[in-house]
Amino acid sequence: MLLWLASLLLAPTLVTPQEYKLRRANLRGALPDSAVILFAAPDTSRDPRSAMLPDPNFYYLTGWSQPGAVLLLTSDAEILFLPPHDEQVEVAEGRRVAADDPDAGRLTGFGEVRSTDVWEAELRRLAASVSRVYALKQDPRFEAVRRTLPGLEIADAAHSLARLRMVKSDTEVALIQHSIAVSIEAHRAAARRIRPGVAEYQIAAAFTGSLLDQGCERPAYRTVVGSGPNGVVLHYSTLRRRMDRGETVVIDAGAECAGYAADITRTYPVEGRFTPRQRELYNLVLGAQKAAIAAVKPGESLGPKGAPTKAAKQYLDAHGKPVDGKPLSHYFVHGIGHHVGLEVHDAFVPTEPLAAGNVITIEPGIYLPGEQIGIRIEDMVLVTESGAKVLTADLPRDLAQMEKAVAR
Ligand SMILES: [Mn+2]
Repeated sequence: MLLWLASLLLAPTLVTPQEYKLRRANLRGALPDSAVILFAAPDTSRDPRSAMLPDPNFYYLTGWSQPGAVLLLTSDAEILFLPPHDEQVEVAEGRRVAADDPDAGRLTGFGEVRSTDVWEAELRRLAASVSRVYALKQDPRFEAVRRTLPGLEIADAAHSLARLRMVKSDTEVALIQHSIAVSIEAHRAAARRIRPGVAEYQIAAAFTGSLLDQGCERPAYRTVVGSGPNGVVLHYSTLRRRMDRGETVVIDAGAECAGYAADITRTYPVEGRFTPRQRELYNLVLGAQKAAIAAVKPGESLGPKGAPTKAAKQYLDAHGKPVDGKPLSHYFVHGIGHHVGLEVHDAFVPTEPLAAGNVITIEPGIYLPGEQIGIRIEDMVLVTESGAKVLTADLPRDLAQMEKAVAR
């Protein structure tokens, strides 16, 4: 909770306690006659290198970001368990909320708040009256749940949670839009820094400095600044190289604000002018991206057989020349996009088609190691009832504007 206070104050809106309650009600409705047990991120305050990030599923359902908490849901019960006060931890980290605090209910939004000392006993008691118990299989504490309920098969809650998280509420879209506005400003600051001789880490510094200055927590993922040959490395984050004349530079960067991620990629000419070959490839990737965005609509899929992927590949092969005897789409080596939300690669169910309220990226790219060119263009899109709305449209992506953003 305290972790995000700074950016929460600057965020355009807040998720209300009522919305968190509604999310829990939706999960309970999706898993009738069941108990669900979930864990907040463990307390890593003794590790000075730990960023102590909240667990996204737990945060989605509770808005509670203090570590060590446990959530137990059944059709007619909601219990939040909080760790007891620990003087040593609180000397270092500040005061935390515990179950025996008189205002624990008001601060957490839960009618029933208890100590984590009793979660196993409560789980055993409630599990006896339901037909199924759910937990997250990916969570290391899944084993602790198993030990608590020996002989019982524990089901995975991952898909039920992902299905809910895929559809963003209006408040979530507003929060994502805020992360995008901050990221666009930070991308502009990064682009202004581009010139021959400047190091990749200096571009990343301009991006991070801007988002911190705007009150956001951190980059939502490791910032990619790949110049020249590094542009073909998809998640390149070494950032030690100095940019040179005649190259392109890929900037894949997004801010995390009030918990929500943005994810945007732009490719610039280092000298403010693309070479003829770079122009050709840039316009092919841009054309492929526009074709893919036009193919986004409810019912479609982001998978390799979905319409957005097919549209992008068809565009590349119809308009671009083969390279080394292979069609250009051969050099588009990753997926067309992914869901974005509390995580930059947000929870999703692979078999679940796109639906209104999904927030996704569309990010085709062409990577030619032989020519030392990587070009990627990534925008964020809201799936609507009738198609798609580009949320990142305020950051230019047409060729002339990319040149203008760098040239001076
Ligand atoms: Mn992405």
